[in-house]
Amino acid sequence: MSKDEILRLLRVSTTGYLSGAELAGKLGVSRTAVWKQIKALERDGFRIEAVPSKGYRLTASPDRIVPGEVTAGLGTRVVGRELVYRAEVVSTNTLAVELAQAGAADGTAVVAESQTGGKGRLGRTWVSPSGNLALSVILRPAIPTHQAPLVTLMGAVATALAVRDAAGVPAGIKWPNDILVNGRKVGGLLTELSAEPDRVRHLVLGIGINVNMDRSVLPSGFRDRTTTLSAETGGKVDRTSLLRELLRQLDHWYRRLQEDAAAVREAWTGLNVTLGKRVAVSGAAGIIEGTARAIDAEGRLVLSLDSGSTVQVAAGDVTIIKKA
Ligand code: BT5
Repeated sequence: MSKDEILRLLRVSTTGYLSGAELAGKLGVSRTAVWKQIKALERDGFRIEAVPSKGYRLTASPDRIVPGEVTAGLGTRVVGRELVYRAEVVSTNTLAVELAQAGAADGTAVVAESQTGGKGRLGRTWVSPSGNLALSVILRPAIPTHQAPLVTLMGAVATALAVRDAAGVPAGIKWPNDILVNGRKVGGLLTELSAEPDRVRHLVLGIGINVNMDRSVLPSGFRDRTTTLSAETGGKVDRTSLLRELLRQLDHWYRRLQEDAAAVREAWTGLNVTLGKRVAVSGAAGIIEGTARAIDAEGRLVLSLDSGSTVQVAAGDVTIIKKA
């Protein structure tokens, strides 16, 4: 019996109350064992009221992700079947890469309350205090290496849909890896690939979402371009529900990617805020300005230039200049 199971039972109880005898019966343990776990939960910061003749009732929870609540009845086929939870890590991506190299299963998810060295692309930093979501998923897709960038598109689709569903805000995708709400960045994706010339060995798909963080912890340099789900909704967003929805969306879109990659591109196109806009893309080749037209079969951004020619860009940072 784990504390997580007691929590789950208390949360789903229709009256709010469950007696020690009921809990003991459902879990197949003694009432004393239940009482000990209730005390342990209180030490973890949960507030549990005990009313004679009614039983126990959960009255307050710390803002913390409870792994057992995330996985109970999740129903995914691959993503999140294994969940590794840490209060604090340097980077969930770094831990996931280590686990992948040690043979962790397809779909293993790594989640942490906070990261001390969260990573963005190109050696950049991802600010990741507690109250947000930091998730990395180990994937072993049956796709050729040249299609690996589609995994980031797939992850962005799943993230935008999960954010829409769990927080009710109009999340969109800016190519290649930003999740925006009302023009500000609420999340980012970082995919790390281990591949042979013709085959993906494994990928780690990292997703960071600003949920309940106080924006004032961000450096002023990018604070104004950033938002959080709580700032957008005006209230706290339940991270457990968001994480469950995200794992479900990832499970669905990961399967779609391997069955029919075009379906992922189609969904991406429906959620993106880049296409049809005049953009500047800064990357290895300097800054290219043009109109974003499409995403090709390998996830590259297709730009039409003022000269009339067309270029495909595989990586870079996009600034949206205006509607074309
Ligand atoms: C990203 O990089 O947007 C990828 C972020 C991926 C984070 C996840 S969290 C779980 C997993 N574990 C990790 O260690 N990483 C992944 P990029 O496009 O390079 O954007 C980085 C830039 O975004 C920074 O240089 C800042 O300007 C800005 N930034 C940093 N922290 C931010 C935050 N919390 N919210 C919005 N913008 C942020």
